[in-house]
Amino acid sequence: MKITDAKVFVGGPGKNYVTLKIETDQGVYGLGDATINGRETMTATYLRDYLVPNLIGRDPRNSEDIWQFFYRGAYFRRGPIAMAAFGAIDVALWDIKGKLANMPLYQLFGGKSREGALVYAHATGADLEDLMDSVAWYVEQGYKAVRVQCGIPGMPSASYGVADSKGDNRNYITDFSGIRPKEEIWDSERYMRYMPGALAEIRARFGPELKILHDVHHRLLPREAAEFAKEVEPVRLYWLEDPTPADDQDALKLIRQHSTVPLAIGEVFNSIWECNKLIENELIDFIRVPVTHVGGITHARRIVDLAGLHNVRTGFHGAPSHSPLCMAAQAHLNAWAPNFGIQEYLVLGTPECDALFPSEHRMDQGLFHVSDAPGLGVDFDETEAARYSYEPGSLPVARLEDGTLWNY
Ligand code: CS2
Ligand code: MG
Repeated sequence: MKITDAKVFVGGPGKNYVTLKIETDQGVYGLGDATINGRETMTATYLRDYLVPNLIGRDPRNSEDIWQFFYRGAYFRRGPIAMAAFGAIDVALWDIKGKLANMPLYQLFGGKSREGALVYAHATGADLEDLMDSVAWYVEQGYKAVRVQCGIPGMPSASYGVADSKGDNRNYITDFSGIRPKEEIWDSERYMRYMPGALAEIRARFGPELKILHDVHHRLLPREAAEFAKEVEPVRLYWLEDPTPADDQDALKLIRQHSTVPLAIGEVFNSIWECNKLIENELIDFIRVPVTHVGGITHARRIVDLAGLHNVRTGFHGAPSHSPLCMAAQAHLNAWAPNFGIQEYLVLGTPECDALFPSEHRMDQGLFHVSDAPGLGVDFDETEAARYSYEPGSLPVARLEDGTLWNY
């Protein structure tokens, strides 16, 4: 069996999805997602210019050897672009494997460990009242876990997953007005004064059962993060995410010394080498790597297994910039992983998105039910794809009030 062709598509409804389709001499094809929010043309170019020419003629069933060839074969290893590009190839090869076996992917991993996988939605508000309405809406829809982000009084823009204006239930999204990012102002002092009380009010309003998550989005210094984590302990958060930038991993030790709040980190990691020490030293409770950004299923499974040995659970990144193909790969791992925790899930299901990526995966009462179709269980409609093309866009950047550039 041989790979005969591999095509890369860029575009989608309101997103620059980078989709890879690998074709074989037996008519079976596989699909993968190489989207990197804000740098989409880079993975597409890397695939087209370097990886695809090296795929043609290989046996698609040897996904491990193909992964090793690209990983070890690139003298300059790792990095988000390369790992996301391998990730798309790897997921597409697993898709082919599942189709050849006539089994949904989770069966190839070891079958189902649960019926539905717990997901969390994004509630957001320009202010606390707005956020409460957003949380109430998700609770009514049956969600059992909600991430809560709201505007901070006195802070002109707090783009860490917050709606722009009152009543606007939209999340942070890529701004498609061009390649130059919008600049927003961040103020850690205001945030630290306001947010612990806001979280306590949300807990008081929605009671003990709701799983409440909060994303600090890399904004605090290690000492501030330790103080914040200690202060929010009575809220009993399901997790506190990215309290500090992941670059300084020793910062997590300081937070751990001061608080028992569960910590989630890793959405910007792209290999096991960025999280193995955090996992082995049990400095985190949830690992957030997106499966497609860490080189696909082959490498993600190694992270999941290492995490399982250290009581670290999964909480794969599920921002709307990941296409339904990434979400499907994660859904199959979520169905199997003995150390599954939770899945971030945003309502992707617009009619345009469903037409581009038809599937039988479904959400019900805050649980994700994986489809039993062979492989990933998601298709890709090339006629629909022809309607879209790349739109230059960017994520915002954050500055402090005096102009100092800060962490987005
Ligand atoms: C966010 C991210 O989902 C999350 O937890 O931190 O969505 C982040 O803003 C985007 O992925 C950036 O692309
Ligand atoms: Mg996050």
